[in-house]
Amino acid sequence: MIDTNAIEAANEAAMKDLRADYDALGEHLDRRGISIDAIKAKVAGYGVAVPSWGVGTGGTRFARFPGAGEPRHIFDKLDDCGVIHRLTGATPSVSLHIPWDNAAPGDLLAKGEEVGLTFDAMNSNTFQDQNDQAKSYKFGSLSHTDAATRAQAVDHNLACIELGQKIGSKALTIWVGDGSNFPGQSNFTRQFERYLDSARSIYSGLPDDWRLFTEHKMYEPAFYSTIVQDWGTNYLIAKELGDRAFCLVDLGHHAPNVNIEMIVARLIQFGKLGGFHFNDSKYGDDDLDTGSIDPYRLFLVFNELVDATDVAGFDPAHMLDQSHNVTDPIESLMSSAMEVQRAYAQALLVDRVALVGYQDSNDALMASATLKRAFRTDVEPILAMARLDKGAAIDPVVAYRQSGYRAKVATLRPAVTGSGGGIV
Ligand SMILES: [Mn+2]
Repeated sequence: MIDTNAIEAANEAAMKDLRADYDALGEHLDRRGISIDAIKAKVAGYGVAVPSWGVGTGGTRFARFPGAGEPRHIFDKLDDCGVIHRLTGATPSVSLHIPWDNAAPGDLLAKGEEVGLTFDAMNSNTFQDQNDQAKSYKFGSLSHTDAATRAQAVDHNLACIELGQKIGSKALTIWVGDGSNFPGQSNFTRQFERYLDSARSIYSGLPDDWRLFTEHKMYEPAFYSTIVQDWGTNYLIAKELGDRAFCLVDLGHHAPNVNIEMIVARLIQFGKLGGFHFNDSKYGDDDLDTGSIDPYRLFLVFNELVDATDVAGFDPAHMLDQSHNVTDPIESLMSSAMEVQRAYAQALLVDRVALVGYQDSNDALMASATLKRAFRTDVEPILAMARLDKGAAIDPVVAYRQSGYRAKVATLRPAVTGSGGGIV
């Protein structure tokens, strides 16, 4: 899969500096009453799922420019996801999108074992038509005006659960592209009632040990309304469906400047935070690399998560959801996994006793400074040492480039040409 010698050679070259940096940071944190090894252990135990669709090149509404050696099918995708985990030690699972990734369960399990990956949440696709399907989703799926179309979309979600059960998944994320393009096109109330009825049918087929995730998204290009437009609607769905239904927060699915960390806090408080689709955005659902635009916001989200560590039963699912157009998707996903880990490590450094004191005494400046102090700490030596301990790469991008993996798979996988916009 990837040349282990390349990883070892790259690590050998960087090891001395890393040890010096780790010791220096350890001394610094020690003065703050923090054990660097304890932080490292938590970081080492952290994992974020990789989306199978993320290892291919995405696209915009205008065009898709395929990269070299793009995966041709789910088994190529699993190879690429395996490389990401091998180098970062941070992405132990992969999230499948059906029907794109349809394959025999035994073959999926065998490949997963070969590349050292398990299967995270299953993702359904009723936002595009497949060649063999009877009813079109042009005017919606789970909320469609036609009962037979809704039934087809429900059946697809149930089929995703069925496959997921055979490969060890424990969650279904419902993806919908339903909405309206014009005022008056849809009756908001009747449309949402149809969606809820369909979602109830899916929920009734959910195994007892599974969770169901729904994702809010304020717009699609050219949409006047989306069916699950904001976290309030998302919360209503989770509340209507039952205890195993939760809200997924995709960081890119909000208007600019929305206080996402506060949404996270609210959902935690009322037991409905299901998990995340991590990415970053400047203007909308840009699907940019996590932490590339606003790393402080990512840190503030993790600050809420670390703050909720002791909440009973709190176990949100963490997944990346990005689209890569101008970078090598493997490099982007590795960088993003490390950015998520970085935000987690920084949030672990927050002096929570001091913070509570400043909050209770209304010392706004010092409360803010307490967060900033954690955020400003360069935790890279902790992340890198956690990787080295696992036999992963001190610098995954450097090791990846030195391994020649992309050039190697480019000779095996013919370029995929044509096709329109590929953004998801
Ligand atoms: Mn998403």
